[in-house]
Formats: sequence, structure tokens, C-alpha cells
Amino acid sequence: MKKLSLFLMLILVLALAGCQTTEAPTVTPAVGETPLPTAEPTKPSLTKELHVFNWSEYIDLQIYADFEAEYGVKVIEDTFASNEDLLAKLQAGATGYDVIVPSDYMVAIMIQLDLLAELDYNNIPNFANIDPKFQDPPYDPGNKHSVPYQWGTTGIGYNLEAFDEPPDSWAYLFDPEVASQYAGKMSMLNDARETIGAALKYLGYSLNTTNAQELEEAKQVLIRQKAWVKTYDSEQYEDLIAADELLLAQGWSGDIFMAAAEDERLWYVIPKEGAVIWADNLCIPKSSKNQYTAEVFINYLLRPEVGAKISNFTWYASPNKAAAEFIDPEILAEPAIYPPPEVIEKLEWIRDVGDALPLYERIWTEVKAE
Ligand code: N2P
Repeated sequence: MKKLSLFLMLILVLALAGCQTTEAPTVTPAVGETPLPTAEPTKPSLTKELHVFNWSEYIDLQIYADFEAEYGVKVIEDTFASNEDLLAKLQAGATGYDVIVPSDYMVAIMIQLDLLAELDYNNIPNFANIDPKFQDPPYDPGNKHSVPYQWGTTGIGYNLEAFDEPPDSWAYLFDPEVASQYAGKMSMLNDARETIGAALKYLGYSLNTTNAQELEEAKQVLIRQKAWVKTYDSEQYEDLIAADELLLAQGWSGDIFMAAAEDERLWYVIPKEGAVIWADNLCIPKSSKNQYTAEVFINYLLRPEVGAKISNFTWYASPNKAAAEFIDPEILAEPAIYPPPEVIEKLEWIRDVGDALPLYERIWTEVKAE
């Protein structure tokens, strides 16, 4: 009798355990049976939801819907406005994100801080679609933790009607004689490295300088400029130009071109002194519990047609070589989106400035607080 009830209990426990594994579609062999030999190792099952932490307006939302229709995984997106905001969120213990989109230098910082998972490329075969030029980048050798998503430049967006010639110099934003004419009609990104970087370029310095004197000069330039700046904003400056609130704005190439597609008075220029070139990347935080699903999603984004759909929406350049044939020819032919070599030469990547970072942070706090 005792034996029988023990046996029944065992059956009950097994049955209950079975109920909890509804997500695993694999057949579990009965006790005593040897597992069937399988050609491939079994994949983990997909989760029902995937949480993406992205820049605003950085993907055609239809792509999330298409992914859900095909895989049954609902994508939930949250947005951030700067790399530093993204990092701060993760460091504050935000653990719910499965895919994040840091820029180059921030990937390097996050690797150092051990925040990123190592990617399993068995699940991301479409990585082969990435242009070799964008593979194995210095900020993440071997792409161990990151897959390039989109790339672009940081320049000046403007209202064509307000300028006889393109405002092709940082002087339009920083030189007192020129910039004061646009007082209250200009904006800067709400981004420490970008704003300090632009001031450094205006002064003819590297935007990765660790020289305290050069940084002090940049700070003074930014403080002087405050009188003319209407807002520090990284998410709607293009709409503010279209709404005639602004005549010019420091901004990212695609944001401006996306707005220009709706309003032909808008345009974008890369300043002649040089500017930032950047690449944003798909990464999986170490804290994600859904790494496999995240990798399936990343692989999906790397399909040629999907890669093209991303750029056709964002107006940013794609590192996906196989996507090129599906990208709008107008985007591919635009030299301010895909700059020619002589322009690329003048561009500089933001790098991790290491020990000088607190100095950059202090300058930014002081500029904002003035
Ligand atoms: C998209 C912002 C692009 C990110 N709205 C710049 N790194």
C-alpha cells in the first residue's frame, strides 16, 4: 500500500513537472528509454516576449510585428536618448532588457564592465551578410559581443530657406559673430561626448583629447554658446526644425534625412572641420535570460530584406552588404549618408577616454548647470 502511494505520488510529481515545460517542444523519452539520436543539438525554445532597449525612431515598427507573426515572439521596445543614459540604466540594475543598441565606444566600455553576453554565432548565421569592413571592429575584436546595426555621422541639420550657403562649419554653432544671428534658433544634442566633441572639432582638436587645457577651452566655448541654444535635445530636434522652432541643430544624419523626406526645406551637412562617425550595435546584456531568442531576433534583423527595411526607414547607412540591393537608391546615392572617402578621412570615432572620462562628465555637468 505504502509502495503504491509513493508510486502514485511520483507519477503526480512527474505529471506536474511535465505541465511546466509546455514551452519545450522536444519529445522527452520515457524513463528507461534511450534518447533518440538527433542530427542537431536541440535548440532552446523561444520566449514569448523580447525586450529591446533602442534609440528612438530607430526601427520600422512593422519589423517587430513581422517578427512576431513569424516567430510568435512579441517585441517590447523602450527607448533611451544617449549612450550614457543606456549605461546608467544598466548599471542601476535594469535587468529586463534582452537586446540593446550601444555605439562603438560604449560597446568597449560595456565589455570592460562585463555587462555584455558573448554571442553564439551558431544562432546568427546571417552575420555573413555584414560587410567585411564592419566586421572585427577595434571596439570589439572578433565581434564577440556586438553586431553592427546602423552607422552614420553627427553634423548639422538646417532649414534650407534660412541659409544662402550650407552651414558647413561648426562656426555656425559656436563662433559668436555667426552663431549669435541664430540665437534661440539652434539646438545641440543632449549628449556629453557629442557636444564636447563638436566644440573640440571647432577648436581644431581631437574629440578624444585627454588634454585638460583643450578640454577647458571646449568647456568655455560651450558655456559661451548657451546664450544662443534653445534646447539640448537628441530626440525631436528634427521636428523642431520642421516646426520652424529651430533653424539649425547639431544632429545625426538619418534623423535629419528622415524628416527631410517629409519636409523638403530640411537638409544636413557634415562640417568641414570634421565630425563624428559612429556605428551602433546590437548587443545582449549579460543579465538577459533570453539570450537564444535575442540571437534569433538579431539573426532576423540581418536578413537582407529586413536590413534594407531598417535603412529605408531610418535613412542611416547599413553595414549589411547583402541588404544594399533592397535599399532605396536615393539613400545609397546620398553622399551625406554614405560619405565619399575624402570626407570619411576627416571624421573621427569617439573612443573610450579612460581616466579622462570624469573630466568630460564634469564639464558636461558644469555646462548644463550654468
Ligand atoms: C536615432 C538615433 C541614432 C543614434 N534616432 C545615434 N547614435
